[in-house]
Amino acid sequence: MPLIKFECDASIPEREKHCYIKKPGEDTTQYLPLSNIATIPGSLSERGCSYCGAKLVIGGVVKDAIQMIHGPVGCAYDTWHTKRYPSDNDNFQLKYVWSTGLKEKDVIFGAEKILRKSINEAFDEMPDVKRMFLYTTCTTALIGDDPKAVAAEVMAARPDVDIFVVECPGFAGVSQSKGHHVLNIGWMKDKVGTYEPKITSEYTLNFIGDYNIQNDTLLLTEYLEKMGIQVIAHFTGNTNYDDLCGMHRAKLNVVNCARSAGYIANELKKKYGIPRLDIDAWGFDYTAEGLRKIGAFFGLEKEAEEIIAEESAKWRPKLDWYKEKLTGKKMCIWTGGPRLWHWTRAVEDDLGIEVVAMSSKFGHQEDFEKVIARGRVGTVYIDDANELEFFEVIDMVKPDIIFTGPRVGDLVKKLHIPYINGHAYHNGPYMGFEGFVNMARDIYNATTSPIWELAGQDIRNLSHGNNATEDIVELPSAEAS
Ligand code: CFM
Repeated sequence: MPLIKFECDASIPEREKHCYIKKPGEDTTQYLPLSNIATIPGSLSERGCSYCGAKLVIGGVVKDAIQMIHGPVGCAYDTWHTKRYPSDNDNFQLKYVWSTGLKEKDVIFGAEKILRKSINEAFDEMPDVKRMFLYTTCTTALIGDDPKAVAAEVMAARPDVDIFVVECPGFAGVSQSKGHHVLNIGWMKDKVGTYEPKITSEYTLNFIGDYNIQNDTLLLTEYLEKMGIQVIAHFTGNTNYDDLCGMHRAKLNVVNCARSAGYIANELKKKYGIPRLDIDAWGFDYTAEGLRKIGAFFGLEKEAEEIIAEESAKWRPKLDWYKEKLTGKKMCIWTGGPRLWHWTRAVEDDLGIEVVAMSSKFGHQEDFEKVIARGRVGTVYIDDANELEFFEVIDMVKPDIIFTGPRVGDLVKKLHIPYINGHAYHNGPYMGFEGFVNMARDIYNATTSPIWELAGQDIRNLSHGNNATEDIVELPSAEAS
């Protein structure tokens, strides 16, 4: 079990157990990096807080609810507009942000009054909107406000509104992963079973763990509807609040992001006996495999094959064109957790790309089991990487392209290495057949763009004539600067 001792971690040697290279013949029974534990003090973590995992990742996607954040204004602003999950109702959920905007006086004297006022104000301002997610934050959890009591009071006074309270302050867990868990379990406990959906097909499912990043959901729903399947609820891409309350009526739960939403699938199985089927929704091979599994469950094998044949005929030639150009490129995936195991084999098999380093912000042991089982020998696997480790890994693996978030991405750009937003995409959707061609196109465009070479040139002595390029002075080393 070769662990990596990064030079930058000399003062935090505990990091060694989080950083691992798979060696030939080794499997996940021999070693897994430590994961899902508190960040070591001194490590510049990229993790988010638990409240963010509930609000930004899952609850905030719901398209017809007010998202009331009970806390200082920053908690609302910083979890608004940072992710692109559109909706087919003119993006209501992306347009607005709601906060109780706490001040020092509220912290001292209690903020339930201001919460009650803010909830009523929000419903008064938007009389057509009758649903609300209400979140606690660190501040309001610490001062001991009782948002459930306030929500119950408002609901009693306004019988046509419904409020779901998420009590998951930022400090509730070691990362955003805790927020996923709290929201899943809370929704199951408080809301599932409170609404009866209209059933229009004998084949019904919930699609769990997809958040409509750049319209992923619309693409997936199109495939399923063509097969004659009714999606009762999509947890939570492009979804209505009430549809999510009717999840108990589906015959199958299809799970894509098992990390953020496996919990609710398990609870639905326990309470309502709905089976859980895990699939991968990115990549040609995986999408086809997923559709075949769903088809096999409902006896819709022929319908699944028809879609696979139709979509492959349409998109395979484009994918193959990119595969020829991208084969042998080296890629890093530095995102939350699941995208590592969803993508590593997909880009390898469908595009000929080698994934040389992967870092997970908050994956648990089961995520590392999956990613190391699917990943290559010699690849670097890191839990909760810090910024300095990212730079050291780049020197080790020399990637052609890095999939990560804007924070690390901006640092990477300064090294003149192409980066693609692995969370919110560049030009998605990326799921399904069409989506994977989009992903391939973005990789191709990023890796062949002349910008990286131009960015390494010093133009201070550039004259303004037409032969300006003759005056370009090369910097000694772009990477060292
Ligand atoms: Fe699931 Fe996600 Fe992911 Fe995730 Fe995330 Fe995300 Fe992610 Mo960013 S729910 S765990 S908490 S697939 S926001 S849409 S991309 S880190 S790997």
